[in-house]
Amino acid sequence: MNITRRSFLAAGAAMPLLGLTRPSLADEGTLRQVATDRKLIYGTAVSTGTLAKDKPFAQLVIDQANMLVAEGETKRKAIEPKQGRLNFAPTERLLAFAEKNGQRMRGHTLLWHEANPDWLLAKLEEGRDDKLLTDYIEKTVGHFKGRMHSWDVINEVIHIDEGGEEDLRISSPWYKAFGSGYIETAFQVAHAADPDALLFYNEINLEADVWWAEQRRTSVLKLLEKLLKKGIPVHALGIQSHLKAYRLDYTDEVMSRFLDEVSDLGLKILITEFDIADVEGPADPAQRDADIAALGRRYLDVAFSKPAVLGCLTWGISDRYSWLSSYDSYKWSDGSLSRGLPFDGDLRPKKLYFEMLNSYRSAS
Ligand code: 9MR
Repeated sequence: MNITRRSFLAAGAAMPLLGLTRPSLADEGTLRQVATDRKLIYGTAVSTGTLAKDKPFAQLVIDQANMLVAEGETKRKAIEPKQGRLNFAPTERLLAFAEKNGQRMRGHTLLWHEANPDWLLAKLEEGRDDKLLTDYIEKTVGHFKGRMHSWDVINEVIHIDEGGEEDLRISSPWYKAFGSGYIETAFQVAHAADPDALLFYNEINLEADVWWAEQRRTSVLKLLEKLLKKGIPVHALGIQSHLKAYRLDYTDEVMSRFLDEVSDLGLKILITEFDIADVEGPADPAQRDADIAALGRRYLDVAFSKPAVLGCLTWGISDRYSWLSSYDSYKWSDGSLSRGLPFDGDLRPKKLYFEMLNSYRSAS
């Protein structure tokens, strides 16, 4: 779907029924065009299931995104449900879709404390077996060598409440089996398997202006510094950016400083899982859309003012398929859809979409 004046007007015509105001028509274009023109990434998380069964949605993804990432199909639970029997088929299907449509793809995620198959958790509990870590990374990154733009090598490794060394998530099955060394090994093995892939440390809850997020940012910086000093091939930080419009404060200064600190280390930055939870907001969806759009604009304006920032991926593109609507802490109890993504449940662009376009247009 191209957001032409006519299709947008058609979409907008239905909006007053829902009490929604129509965003300005001044900013037309697609995120894909606007981002690509500026050599920036705009991408989205998707799953092959929804792309296959929902053609209008698939067309939206083709029109809007220049990069894709699997929301679940490249996690270990999906790739290695049975030990040693690696199933790359779902990721291959997505990669075929992306390649056909001229889109790049990123791999998410090689290591995480979640989304692991039960057999692996049992083996990790038995103790240290380096092959459980290295074989998978070698084979998976090796299989997709040259075809992935980047890999999230590690994901969500900081947890300040657990009292561990360097604020590491010591409850992680990886930490329990290997200690903190698993992080270094993972990057080294991934780099050897595909020297051209950009290797990411991807982290959650780094964005808010609250004390605990500040402590997390500090711990992330220390970890990155340590890895770089040791010559570990970490190339970029993924800042997930699951924002919460009515629960947490965001200040431009805090985010700006953090982005500078990361880029001063010589690293690239990507907003990897952008969306904005609207729970606890006003009942009027138009008001929530306006608040979300304003916050999204501010947030991305700061990000895109930094040369180290490569772009942004949203965690889904339409409210039709958003984890926010099913996750206990973020869903509405009356079953209405969360409105945290650029397109609504009917695939109509919301104010956030137009403000994202504006942010991309303002990129330095
Ligand atoms: O959105 C994803 C959801 O569909 C999966 O069930 C879940 C577990 O695999 O992961 C969700 O994605 C998470 C991502 O992988 C890492 N950052 C937080 C995302 C939202 O929970």
